[in-house]
Amino acid sequence: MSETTVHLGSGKVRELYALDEERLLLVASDRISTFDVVLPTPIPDKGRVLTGLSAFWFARTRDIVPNHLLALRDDGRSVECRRLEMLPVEIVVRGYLAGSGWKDYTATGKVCGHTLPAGLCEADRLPEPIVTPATKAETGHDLNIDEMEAARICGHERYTAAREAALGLYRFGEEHAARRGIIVADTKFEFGVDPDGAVVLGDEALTPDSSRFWPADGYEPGQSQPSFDKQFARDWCEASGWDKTAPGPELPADVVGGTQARYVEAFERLTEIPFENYLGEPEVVLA
Ligand code: PZK
Repeated sequence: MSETTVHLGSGKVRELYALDEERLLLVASDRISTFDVVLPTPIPDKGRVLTGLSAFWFARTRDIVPNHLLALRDDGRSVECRRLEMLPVEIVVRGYLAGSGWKDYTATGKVCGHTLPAGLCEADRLPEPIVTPATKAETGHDLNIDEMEAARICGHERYTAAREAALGLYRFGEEHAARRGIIVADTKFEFGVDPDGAVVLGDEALTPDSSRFWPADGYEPGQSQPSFDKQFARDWCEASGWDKTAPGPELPADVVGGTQARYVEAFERLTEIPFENYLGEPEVVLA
C-alpha cells in the first residue's frame, strides 16, 4: 500500500482503505467473531477464503446485478472496488427461519412485516424467500425494519432495484450451494449507487460471514442448526464457560485447525476449485 492510502474504517474482521477518489481497498483479516465478540485467536486463511468466495460469486452473478469488484490482489485477501454511495440499509434475504427471523416469528407470527404461515418450526424452509431489511446501527445490533420503511429511507426506485437483485442473488447462491450440500439459510447484501445512478452490489456476498451456512447433511428443522463454519469454535466457547462478553477466550490449536478446515471445505465445495490453487493464483475464482 502507498503512504497515501487512507484508512476509512474497520469492521469487526475487515478493514477499508481509500485508494483514490473512485476506488477502495477492502481487506479481510483472519479474525473470527462468535456470539458477536471477536476472538483473540485468528483462523489462518479465513480472510482469503472469504475474499475468494465473494469474488467467485461476484464473477458469476454479474448478469443478475453489477458489483463493485475491480481487482483481486495477489495476497488473496484484498479487493480493489468501485467507490459507491452506499444505501443506508442492509438487505437480508431469508429462505429459512433462523436467528432474529425465528425470534420475531415466535413472538408475532411475522418477520419484518411478512406474515408467514402458522405452525412453522425453527429452521424450516420458507414457502418462498423473503426480504427483511435492517438499518445499519452504528453500535450494537442492526435494527430490523419493514420493506415500506426501507423504501422510504433508500428511495422507492433504488430499494426496489436492490431487493429484486438481492432475491436473484439469493436464489442463484442458494441453488448452487444446495447442489453442493450447503444450505444458505439467509444472507445479507449491501448495495450502493454508482455515479450513473445504477444500483451496484458492494461489500462481500454469500460468504460464511454474511450468511448462515448449514450442512445439508443432517439438516433437521425443529431445532437450531449447526453453523457450517463456526460450529467448532462456538461449541468450544460454550463448553469453556465463557460469559460471552469481550474479550473472548483463546482457541486451542485443534479448534483452530478444525475451524480452518471447515472454511476451506466451504470454499472448495462451493467453488469446486482446490484452495491451494486459489493461494497460488487468486484470479482462478474469476474464470
Ligand atoms: C463501504 N463499508 C463497510 C466498513 C469494511 C467494510 N464499494 C463501496 N463504496 C463505498 N463504501 C463502501 C463500499 C464497500 N464495500 C463499505 N463501508 C463503506 C465496511 C468497515 C470495514 F471492510
